[in-house]
Amino acid sequence: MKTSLSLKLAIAFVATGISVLAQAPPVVTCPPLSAVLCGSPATVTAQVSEPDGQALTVVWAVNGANIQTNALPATNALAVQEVSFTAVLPFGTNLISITATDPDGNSDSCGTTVVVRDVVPPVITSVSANPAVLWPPNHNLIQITVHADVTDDCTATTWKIISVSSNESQTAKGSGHTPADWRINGDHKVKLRAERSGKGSGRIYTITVQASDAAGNLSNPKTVTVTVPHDMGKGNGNANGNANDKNGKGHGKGK
Ligand SMILES: [Ca+2]
Ligand SMILES: [Ca+2]
Repeated sequence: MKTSLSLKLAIAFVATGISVLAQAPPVVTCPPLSAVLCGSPATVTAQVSEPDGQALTVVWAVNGANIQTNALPATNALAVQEVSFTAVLPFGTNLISITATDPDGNSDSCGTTVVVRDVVPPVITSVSANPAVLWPPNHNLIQITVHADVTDDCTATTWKIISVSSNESQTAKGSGHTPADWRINGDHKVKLRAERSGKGSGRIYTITVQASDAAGNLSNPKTVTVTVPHDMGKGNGNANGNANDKNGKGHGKGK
């Protein structure tokens, strides 16, 4: 159809006395949809031909923005030339369009899609809780704010508290018999009861957090502890002990 149209146009120009013969438009063929992993460069190769052997300008657009132009010299009319574009594309679906234009302004376009996938889960690099020690053990529910640092290879992340546990029964003897000793009240917040068994060595709450990336990949869970010491003379009771407790032996009795 294109040849036929060109022929008609050529005849029309000749008939009207215009000396320039109309040219056939180039033909661009796009590759099918492809997928790459996040962070890996994507290469898209299109085939371009120009029936008149004219030079071509090939413009690449990604998601509507022109980002590469290839200038192809005039060549054998039958030659099919390959033109490529390589870039690290953003996560998700990217629409690639390729337009070839000859010096007469005749053009052809095609489009394809490159899907960038994220298959690597995020990593929680650290978790902290504030406060990390509850004192005095007055049975009040204390608001704890948890902070986590999360990294991901590709996309934005979110994280949240997924569970809380205690090394003591919520109704252990001497614990005040006040069940529901914790309440998760936000992705990054939990209320913990400031109490421990009088006969124990201190209560340790374990808060577990988990992160997700934009593709829904879940991190390994990571934990942080909040303690209610048996008594403050024993040190601050957290997992790191008390660096200031130089007289450690003199404090508390362990169990
Ligand atoms: Ca042409
Ligand atoms: Ca990821």
